[in-house]
Formats: sequence, C-alpha cells, structure tokens
Amino acid sequence: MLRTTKVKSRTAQALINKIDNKSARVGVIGLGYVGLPLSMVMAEAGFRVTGFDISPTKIKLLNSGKSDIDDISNETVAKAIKTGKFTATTDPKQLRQMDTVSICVPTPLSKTKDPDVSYILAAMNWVTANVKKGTLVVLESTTYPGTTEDLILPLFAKKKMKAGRDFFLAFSPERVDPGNPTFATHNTARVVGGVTPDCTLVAKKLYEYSVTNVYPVSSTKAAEMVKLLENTFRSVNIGLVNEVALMCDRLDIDVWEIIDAAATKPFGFMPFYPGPGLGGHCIPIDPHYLSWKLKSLNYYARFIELAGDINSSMPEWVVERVGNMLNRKFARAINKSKILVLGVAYKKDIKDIRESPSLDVIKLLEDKGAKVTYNDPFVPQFRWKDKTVRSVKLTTAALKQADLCVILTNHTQYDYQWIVNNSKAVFDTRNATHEVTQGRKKIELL
Ligand code: SAJ
Repeated sequence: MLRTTKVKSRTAQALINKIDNKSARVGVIGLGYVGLPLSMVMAEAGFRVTGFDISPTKIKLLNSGKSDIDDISNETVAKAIKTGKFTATTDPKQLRQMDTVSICVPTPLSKTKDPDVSYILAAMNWVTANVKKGTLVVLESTTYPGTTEDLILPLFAKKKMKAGRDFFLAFSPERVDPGNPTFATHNTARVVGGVTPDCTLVAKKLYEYSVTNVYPVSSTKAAEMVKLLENTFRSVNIGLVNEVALMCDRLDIDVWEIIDAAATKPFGFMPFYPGPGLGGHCIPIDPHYLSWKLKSLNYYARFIELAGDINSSMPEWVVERVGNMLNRKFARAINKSKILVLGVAYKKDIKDIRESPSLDVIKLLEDKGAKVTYNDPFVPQFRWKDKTVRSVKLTTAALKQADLCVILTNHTQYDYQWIVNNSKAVFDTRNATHEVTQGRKKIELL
C-alpha cells in the first residue's frame, strides 16, 4: 500500500500540475487492443495524445479517422483526430514532446516458451533515446515480476537518469478483455506501482483521468505480480474445469449440468467452463512468464505447469471424442470424413484467432485424414499451411454435406436449433446448444 498522498519532488509536482490542467502531452507506444483504447480515453479526458507504432499502415489508417480494433469505433477515432486530441506517428523523435509515455506492446513467448521482451526493449530504445527529463514512463505490457526494475531501470541509469528525480517510472497492468460489452478501459479499475512513491503518485494521477478507480501498490514488482495472479487464476481454473470435464466423461456425468448446479452457490465458487483449449494472447502465455521467472529462482510453479499441460491437451481430447462419435454413430473413421468446424476465433464474438485451439483441432483432424471446412462469421479467411482458407457459407447444404459438425467457438449469432436440425450430428465443445430442444439425440457435449 502507498503510505503517502503528497509528492516530495518539485519535478513531480510540476508534472502533476500539467496533468491536472491537461497541458501534459500524453504518449502511447503500441496502438493495439490495449494502446488504442487507452489513447481514446485519454483524448476524451482532454489530453493531447500522440500514438506511436511501428506500423505505417496502422498509423495511416488511424490518422484517416479509422479504427482497426474491434472495441474502438471509427467514429471514436475520427472524433479524436478531428478535435486534434489524437495523432498517430511512427516517428520516435516526437517522444521528445511527451510528458507521459505509456508502453502497450506485446509480450509473447519465444519458440522455446521463454518470455520474449524484445518488443519492450525496442520501445525502450525509442524512449531512452528521446524522452526529456521530468517525463513519466509507464509499462503496461504483461511481464514477469522484476522486469521494470531489473530490465528497464538500468537503461535509464545508463543515461544518468534517476527514477523519482530525473524521470518517473511505474508499471500499470492492462486489463482489457477484448469483446467485453460491460467492462472497458474507462470502467475497469487500474493498479499502479512505481519505482518510488513519487513515481506511483504521478502515475496514479495520470490514470485517474482514464479510469475512476486507480489502486496504488508498493512497487513495480507488486503491480507486475498482480496481473500475473489475475491471469494465472484464470488459466489454473480453466485447467481445473477441463480436468473435471475429463473426469465427468469417465463417470458418465454431464459436466455442464454439474457446473450450472455448483454455480447456484452464492459464495466460494466461480464458474469456469470446459472448452477445446486455451486461446488468446494472454491466458495461455502470461502464466508462463511467472513460471519462467520462478524457475530462475529454483522454484517450480506446479499449478501453472499442470494447468498448461491440461489446457494444451484439450484439442487432442476433442479429436478423440470426434473419432469416437463418428465411429459409434456412423461406423466411420475420421479418415475421409467431412467435418464442418464452427468457429475458429479463440473465444466467442471476436475475430482474433491468435493461439486459437480451433487451429490445433483442425490440424489434428487433417492429420487423421479428415476433410475439414470451417465457418466463422468473424473470420472470413486466414492463412493456413501457406495458403488462404476461407469461411464456407453456412447453408443447409453445407450442414447436410458434413458427416459431423463440430462447434469450437460459441458465437452468439449462430442459430443453433437450425444447425442441429440440418446436421447429421453435432459435437459441441462449448455447450452452445444448451437451448436447443429438438434433435438433442444428434448432439454430444464435451
Ligand atoms: N476459456 C475457457 N473457459 C472459461 C473461460 C475462458 O475455456 O471458463 C477460454 C476462452 O475460450 C479463451 C481463453 O480461455 O480461449 C481465454 O479466455 P478469456 O476470457 O480469459 O479471454 P482473453 O484472453 O481475451 O481476455 C483475458 C481477460 N479475460 C477476462 O478477464 C474475462 C483478462 O484475463 C485479461 O484482461 C486479458 O485476457 C489480458 O489482456 O490479459
């Protein structure tokens, strides 16, 4: 917890004054699903925001008043551009005019499942080469505890810039849930942790203009760990419920019925649901930042690794169930069967296919000789094995032609009763067909 509300240094107070009177120039590096919404809420709060990105295409699109992020409309970007509150650039030299810089760049895993902080380092090269004294720098990208202090702070030390005196450095984890209709940047509480109390207070002041509830913690490491707890909590609980699904299958119990019944408990339980695996650029990845860091401290993070094993085994489980279903219902093998997959996005009602388990399932089915086609209203096409594959039109003919329809992403707009009516059989990995009344005999659930 922060034990003070008053900054010590005059430099900090000067920056706070500029933030309060909105004369502070706000910079955001990385204009993706985190950086663009942040830029927009800061522009709407009255700041002049400059967005920085390495993609000239993205910069051109944004400066023309268009958005490439589902959760941000063209109108929002156009308004910010028109009012002069937002401009986008690939030129890092413009960082020299910034009073605050928030870094929202990707933190993927490398091929060897180690943290890949190259995007953070690239952004820091821009920042250390350009920011002026008195600037607030905030890292938002999810990363292992210690990144800000051990990796970033020394970069400024080389420039003889001391945090809390010459500039301010904090970590504030992004908490964007793509496609969430209820919670967005402006109404999701934010955690901030600075290298010094002044760093925390300056960062808190900035973010209070983007969201009402800003929660200070004692250090950057604490703030980095908060985010990893949040996402590890999800990954482990999804792993647990996936294992419960495996258990219920062997017990001949409907896992979906069990979860719904358990969810009637008003305390001490939070429902998670089985699925074909763990997708997205956060949940499958972030916990491994934590386990990687702990390995360097000779600690083996068992829950994280176990959850990872179970979650990544789900695509194989789906394909095993598909094989059993084809065999039992139609005396068919997967080989040469025509399988229609519904949904390649990693979760419902979004278009993102990064780390999508649907891709793992399709690969495994094709490896077993199935002829796989897909439909996804959010994903008209994608690159697959060096070619472009396209979403088939979802017609009765397409359904009737398939030996089996496999629901992998439970998009809201699908008419599940119509799908079941026109399919020979349906394997539903999301219980998307829970409201279907006719033809239930055609359906099997994960
Ligand atoms: N999933 C399940 N069962 C569940 C919940 C999710 O199988 O009960 C699967 C989803 O289908 C998806 C994956 O897990 O493939 C991740 O789902 P998610 O809902 O965590 O979605 P993300 O990764 O887009 O967003 C998450 C945020 N989600 C929520 O808090 C609801 C949040 O953890 C982070 O703000 C965000 O990642 C991030 O940026 O870290």
